[in-house]
Amino acid sequence: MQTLKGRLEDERMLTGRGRYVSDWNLSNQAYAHFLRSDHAHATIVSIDASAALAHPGVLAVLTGEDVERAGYKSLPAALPAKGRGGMELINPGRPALAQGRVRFAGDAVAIVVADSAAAAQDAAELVAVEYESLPAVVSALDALAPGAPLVHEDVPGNVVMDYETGDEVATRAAFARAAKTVKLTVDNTRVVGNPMEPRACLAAYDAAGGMYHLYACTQGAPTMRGQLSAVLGVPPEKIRVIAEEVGGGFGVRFNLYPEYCAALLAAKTLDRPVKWVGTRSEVFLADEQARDVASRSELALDESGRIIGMRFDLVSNLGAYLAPTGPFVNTIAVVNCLSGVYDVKAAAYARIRLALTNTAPLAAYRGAGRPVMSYALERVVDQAAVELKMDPAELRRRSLIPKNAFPYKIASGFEYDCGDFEGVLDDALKAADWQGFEKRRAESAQRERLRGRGMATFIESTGAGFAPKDQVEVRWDGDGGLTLYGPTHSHGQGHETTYAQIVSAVLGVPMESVRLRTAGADFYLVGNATGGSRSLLAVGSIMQLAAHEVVKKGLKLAADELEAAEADIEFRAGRYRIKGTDRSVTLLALAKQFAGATPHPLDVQYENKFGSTYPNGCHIAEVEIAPETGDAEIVSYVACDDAGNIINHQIVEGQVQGGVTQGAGQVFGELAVYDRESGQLLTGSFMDYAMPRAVLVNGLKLVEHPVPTATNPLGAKGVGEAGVTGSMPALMNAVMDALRTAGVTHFDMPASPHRLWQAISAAKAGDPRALAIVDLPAAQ
Ligand code: MCN
Repeated sequence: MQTLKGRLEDERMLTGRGRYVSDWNLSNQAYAHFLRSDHAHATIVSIDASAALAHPGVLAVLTGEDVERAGYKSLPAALPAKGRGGMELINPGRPALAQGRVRFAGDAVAIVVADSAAAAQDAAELVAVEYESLPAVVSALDALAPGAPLVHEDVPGNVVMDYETGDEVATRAAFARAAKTVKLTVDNTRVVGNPMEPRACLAAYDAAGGMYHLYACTQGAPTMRGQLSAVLGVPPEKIRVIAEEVGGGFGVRFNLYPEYCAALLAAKTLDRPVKWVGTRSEVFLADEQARDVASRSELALDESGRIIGMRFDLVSNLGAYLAPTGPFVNTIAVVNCLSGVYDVKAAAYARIRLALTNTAPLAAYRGAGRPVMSYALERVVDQAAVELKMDPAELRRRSLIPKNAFPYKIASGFEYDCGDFEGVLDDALKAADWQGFEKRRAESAQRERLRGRGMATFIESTGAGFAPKDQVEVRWDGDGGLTLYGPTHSHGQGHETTYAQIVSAVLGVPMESVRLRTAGADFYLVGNATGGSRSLLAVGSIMQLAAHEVVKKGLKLAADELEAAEADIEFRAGRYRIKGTDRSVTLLALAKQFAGATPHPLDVQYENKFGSTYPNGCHIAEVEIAPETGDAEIVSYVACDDAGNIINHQIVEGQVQGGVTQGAGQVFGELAVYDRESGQLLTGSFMDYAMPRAVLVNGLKLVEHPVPTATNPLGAKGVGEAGVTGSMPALMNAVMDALRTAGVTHFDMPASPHRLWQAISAAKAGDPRALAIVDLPAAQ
């Protein structure tokens, strides 16, 4: 397989030739600005737009009433599962613009459209909204408390879903016979996704064809088109979602947002394209946020320290409305690896309550549920090692699912197809020089640093997709090159390069002649967005199959050209040859003969669906903390991952490194804070919100331990989220290991210098759990 020094997309992006959403312009376009609620929770008494409408250049001010009048439906949100006692998800609905009530600070109340962006912004300040303030609730634990303000009247107790999975009876039995039980409550904090490109869109409506065109930041046009279809009430074929470069997704560009619907309504109303370019402040206020799950984990262990059962109680904060993927990400995507890499058979059980609060809605964010599970599980496994005074690696080793036990069904019903967890552990221990730690710790102590070591042995489920199938197309261009069309948008993952590698390996054409397009006005494909680290294993696999179809089609043309029977011709390295002769023709030459023909005889449309894979890994981190200042540093990090067969090692390295750093960002600084009284977001800019820097993760060592899967033709497992799923528990376990030497027994993220210093000081003063979350309220 051909490999390049860099990626095919690098030059375009590094030389400023990438076309992001704000780079698109349509003739006669108008500009939008959103007026947002400055209340966390309030009734809208009245909206007076007359002064705004009189402002020079203003074309329209639309509110929730206009959305209702247009017949736009709520943003969709569903969960393909029932909860306890058959409970159905309660979706209180989310209109494109607030109707009658605002439910979080930042909720869009009106769209103001004008000849210029400045006029729209100025006029927005003239819209007079009278609010009647209501009490707000911002934390899920508060939202569950009796008498808490209701975010939606039709959601009793603010709980939209009370979900459970696993075998409660078998789990109870395991706990009853356990020699030792261990319990730990942890807080997986709330973060803001913060892609490089703030949200933006350009909306247009073509009245003649009844077509809606939306240029937007998206992780996949087909997904967004489907969600738009649900809101607009028109078939997906009437909608085109267009994007070239998208400046990062991380999960928070997966879903349709209300602003895009409002912009489309404005474009249709005015019969003019409408452009909106959001600000970083709007990213903080109104992008989907992530994590925010409090969990209590319990382990049951036998006399030898083997884990024989586990149970979890989780409370997730889903914000003020359900984002389309919010319920899924916080239930099924959490429990699809419920018992991790451990052999507890049926003895695992989880209960998850999904709560609404007056905060920005929550949805997928790199890892989408799996880092919640790995964090809840791997933290309590380390706690067990502490309480049993066992080496954490040895404790894990005793409980790993053995290599010969696959396929292995877990209590939540999912089935791991393959793996070598012990081999992964061994490789990681070796790379991290596990045995040499005490020496390094002593050396750190000489420099008055607290050194800690932490590990996580984790597994993820990647590849789930909501769409029933993925479609791809291979189309030959006039210049002899070919363009691949696929549903997954690449926004940092390097699909342009890896898909080209796969196809060029089959067709024997240069990689540079293979282009990729994923969202355009001129094509329409069905399929899944980029998410759940499924692009390579699903769409990459179908690209490979499509390329084989091209070879098959080419065989007929070659037979004509060479005047030979198809059975006598072989295809190798881009060339059809009559077996045993030197008479041949290249695929490229055949393709060029038909250059410009539409359809080209070698064009192929192909579809299929490949499902879940189970990448896994062992990550080991070492950190140093300066007790006088609370400054923490990651001094080494080993990521040993099983991603199955790898197509592009450089990209995989980058993906793991990015994921590890993203997890480190949450562990060491990132935190979205809402004021408990006012419900206002206190961390609304990079001045208050600590984004990680590139230097945060030092001494990164990546180790591959591939166990190819048979569930897709590439033998590949997803890798885009592995870094974050492993790094959060590994790093916090390392922080805890260091803190224990200073007497701190419990501590929750973020491990910022101030909090670390506070925790160490409090422990000295006799309070070893001062900065840890309190326990969860009992489930009814
Ligand atoms: N790859 C490979 N061999 C494998 C697995 C993957 O060569 N065995 C390559 C793939 O071909 C692809 C890349 O690694 O080029 C990631 O592939 P995959 O694991 O299939 O994940 P996706 O492409 O579906 O990416 C999604 C995943 C998710 S869900 C988030 S969120 C995320 C992420 O990837 N967001 C990102 N990585 C990101 N990276 C950047 N720069 N920006 C984001 O927004």
